[in-house]
Amino acid sequence: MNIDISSPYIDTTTANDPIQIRLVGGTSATEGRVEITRNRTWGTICDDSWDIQDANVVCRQLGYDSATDAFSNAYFGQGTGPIYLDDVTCFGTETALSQCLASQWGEHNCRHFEDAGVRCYGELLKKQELSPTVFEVFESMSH
Ligand SMILES: [Ca+2]
Ligand SMILES: [Ca+2]
Repeated sequence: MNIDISSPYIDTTTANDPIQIRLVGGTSATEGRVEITRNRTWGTICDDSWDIQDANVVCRQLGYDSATDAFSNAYFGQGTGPIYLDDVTCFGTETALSQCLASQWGEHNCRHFEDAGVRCYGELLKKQELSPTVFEVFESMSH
């Protein structure tokens, strides 16, 4: 299998290139393994330094209020695609995962048994289909 996991031109700290997120393998829509993509191939996040601050950003980007838990060790099962992010470091104030620090896109020292997961809290207030631009407008209007 030829998996394109390294793209040196992508800076994971650049918010102009949003990361799409979905949750897989949970018992409800609010929880699951975090799967992400920028090019339609879904991949996972390594649990190295994965914590509640990172989970909060994922949940907020999905439209929830916050996270209640961050899960390690493929709690929601192992993914099968590329492992895109490792050593994710969010401070908790970011509105999107692409604004957090992390290792270079596709660079990691992990296996899928380390896939990261989250459980989110709150009503899904914002539609996931909204484009990032619309999303930002919506947020600034609500303040
Ligand atoms: Ca972290
Ligand atoms: Ca690592």
